Amino acid sequence: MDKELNRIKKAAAIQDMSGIGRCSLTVIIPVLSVMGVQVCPVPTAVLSAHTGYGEFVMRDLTDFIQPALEHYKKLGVQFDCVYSGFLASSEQIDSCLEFFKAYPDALKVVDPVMGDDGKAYATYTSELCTRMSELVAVADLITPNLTEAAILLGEEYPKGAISEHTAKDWLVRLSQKGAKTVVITSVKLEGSGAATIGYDSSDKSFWKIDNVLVPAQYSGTGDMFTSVLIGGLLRGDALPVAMNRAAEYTEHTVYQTYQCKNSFRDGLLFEGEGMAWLNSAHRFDDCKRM
Ligand code: PXL
Repeated sequence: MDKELNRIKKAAAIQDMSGIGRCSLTVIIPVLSVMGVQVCPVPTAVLSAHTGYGEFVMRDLTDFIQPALEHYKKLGVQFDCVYSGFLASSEQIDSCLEFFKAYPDALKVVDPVMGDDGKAYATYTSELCTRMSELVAVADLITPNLTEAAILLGEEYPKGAISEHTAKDWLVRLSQKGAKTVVITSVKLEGSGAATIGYDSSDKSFWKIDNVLVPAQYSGTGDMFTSVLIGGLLRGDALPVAMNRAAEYTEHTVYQTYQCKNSFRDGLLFEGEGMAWLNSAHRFDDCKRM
């Protein structure tokens, strides 16, 4: 047992801590912990509630990240993954770049959190959105939703469903910005309703999973998807297997939350026994080539 515990992988999560609303660290820590990964939080901001509540108290921690990194370097701490997400200021891009540079062998994941449903989040300035490309350029994996993919590519947010041809074009153009692997969530694909799509530039493979369309959008859904995806990749799953696990678990949790008629802004109801599912030997064969 001790030997097993010694092999536990570490992920530095550069993300905010929001007291209520279940997003960022309050989702990432439990999910990755259940999947056998130690999350080392590097908070970008502390909020009483996420920005979707409209009113919230926020403390920006821009001046914390760099000293924390220096401390980890001094301690000789190694991270197997560095995962950036919600940022509180454009200067935090520089801190994330330093973090990624300090751990060149880590799996470098950038969730370019900027907005949803065609709109940028309240605290996201145009400078922060523009500079997000600098993080995408150094990432191994990026996981934008369709809104964030459109912002990164300088495209209009699509009003209706997009074709597979456009989806592939967006995936390839995003990977040309630097990341070897690109996964886009919340895609309305012609003939599919809702889908999650992915591209691995190392073998030029395209992947697609159809999701059940639930008429609700809960905060933290992207954080849950990306954490499960990272958990799978860190234990050696191939991209389509990891995508499948992440999409299925997220879909299941969204559906469960919808049945409970919970408020959208309170996030996904995932606490409890259902989390054991994250480690089940399930058949993951819904991820198809596109
Ligand atoms: O899950 C995205 C997210 C993360 N963190 C904060 C947010 C949001 C989306 O609204 O407000 C603080």
